[in-house]
Amino acid sequence: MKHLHKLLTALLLAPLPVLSAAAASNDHARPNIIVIMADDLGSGDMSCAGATKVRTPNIDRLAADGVRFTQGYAPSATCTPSRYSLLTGEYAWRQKAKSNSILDGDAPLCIEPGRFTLPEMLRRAGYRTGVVGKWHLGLGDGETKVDFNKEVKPGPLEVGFDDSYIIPATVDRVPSVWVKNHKVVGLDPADPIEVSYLKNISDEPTGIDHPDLLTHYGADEQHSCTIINGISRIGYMKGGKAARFKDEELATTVVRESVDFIERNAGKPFFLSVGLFEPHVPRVAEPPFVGKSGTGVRGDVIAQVDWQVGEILGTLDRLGLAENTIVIFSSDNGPILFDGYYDRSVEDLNGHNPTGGLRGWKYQTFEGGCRVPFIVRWPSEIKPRVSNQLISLVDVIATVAAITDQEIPTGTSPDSIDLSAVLLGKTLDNVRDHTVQHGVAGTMALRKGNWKYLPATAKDAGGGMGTGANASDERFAAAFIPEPMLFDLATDPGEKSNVIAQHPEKAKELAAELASIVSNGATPKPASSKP
Ligand code: NG6
Ligand code: CA
Repeated sequence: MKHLHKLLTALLLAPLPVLSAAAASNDHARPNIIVIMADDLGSGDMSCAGATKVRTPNIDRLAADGVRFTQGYAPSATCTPSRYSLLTGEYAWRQKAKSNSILDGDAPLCIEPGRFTLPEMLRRAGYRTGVVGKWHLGLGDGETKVDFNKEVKPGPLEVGFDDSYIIPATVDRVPSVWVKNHKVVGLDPADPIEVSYLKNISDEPTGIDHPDLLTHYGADEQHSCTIINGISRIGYMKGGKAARFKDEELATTVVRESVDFIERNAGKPFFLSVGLFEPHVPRVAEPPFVGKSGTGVRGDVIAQVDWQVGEILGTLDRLGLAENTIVIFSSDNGPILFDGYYDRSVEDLNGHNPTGGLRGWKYQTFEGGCRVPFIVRWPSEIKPRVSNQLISLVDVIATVAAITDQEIPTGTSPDSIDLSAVLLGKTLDNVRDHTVQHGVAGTMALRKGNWKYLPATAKDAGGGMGTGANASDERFAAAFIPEPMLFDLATDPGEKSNVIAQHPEKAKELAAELASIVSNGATPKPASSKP
């Protein structure tokens, strides 16, 4: 009794660390959610997936404490459509509009403002929502060209985010600036920004006329427009000199802004979407990573990806938030080595295999273009394991809706399947039995079970590679499927032998199923999936 009394007194007199951020966020129906999306990271680019030449200790730790999906997919083999699918729960190829291809840095927003999106759903559920890093979903309404000197909108804030600190497109595309909420960061009004993808509106040197000014490496024609920070880009930019980012500070900025968002919102449920810039081109490692990987600059920036993941995980640990935070780590499309800059990524590879032996690369509907890292950690609810369940980034919205008990309005997020039961270990069944893959030149494919069907690409198919890309480009050509193909991934994971002649009925069945998924406007839902 005496002891109990003493204990009670001690508890009452104790300061109140118990009412910390961790206690406030112990509501398991409203876990914090962080999606970390690498850019062009391959499923073979992580040591937890068997890579021996690159090391990713922080990602490995995430995987060891969560579910690592070996059959995780990006809905498209390029950035804009994949990210569109993540936020909306709809395959981007359903839209004839721009979400279907790689956007320029001055392209309008490809998600209609006010539309039901992952951040919008969570905002309505009382979450504070933020986005940091790569955006690449367009800015502005498209009626007038977006003016980077004024309020830059609509953008992330109009599709569900409360806070936004982003770079408009890719780091190889102008404008090379950060945008915080509606404003370009550090812009001097006396030096206004002008951007064009059509003609050279700048009096600044380009990679073509001044290769001597390039500080890192040369580039192909598409990437040889205005030189910014010693690197030539896609597109022309004038002005905004004080606002231009430094390539060697991108990762540090992503970490700083992500940590700041988490710290500011530690006491309430939050959703943070982090778009890392690596290992997309132009690859520039920050000083601590330069030359450290032994696999060239691409390996160095993969180490930088891993460092950023580690800093975010460390912040969750420090604030006592790790237990009740869902962390999803993935990539917007498969890997690629040469992608416009002569950065020696091919020469310095040192035996590393970014796709882990899959066929093809980014842009393509072969597995190498669409299979991506896919790890989900939620220590308080998810038992660590490796799963072979098919899962796609398009499933995040339905899965998160189920976890947070939110309704998806009928007719929205038509391709998203709720995989929460798989995550929570309630079923190990095959909840999603197929996934549609999509690449440049309008290429599509259907994976069903272990069968993979790729219809032939229309001969005159074009598009999807972005302004300035050369139609005879080898990366574009490699995406074309000259004749229909069928692979049995169970025996042939590398898609080496086309067995369509041996299994014509199977090919027919999959062709019909793909056609019906396209024409029905939605993915058929398994009985166990809610929306
Ligand atoms: C392409 C660029 C490529 C990259 C890509 C976008 C070529 C010839 N050029 O147009 O360098 O910027 O767009 O990548 O391929 S993504 O990951 O954002 O989709
Ligand atoms: Ca990408």
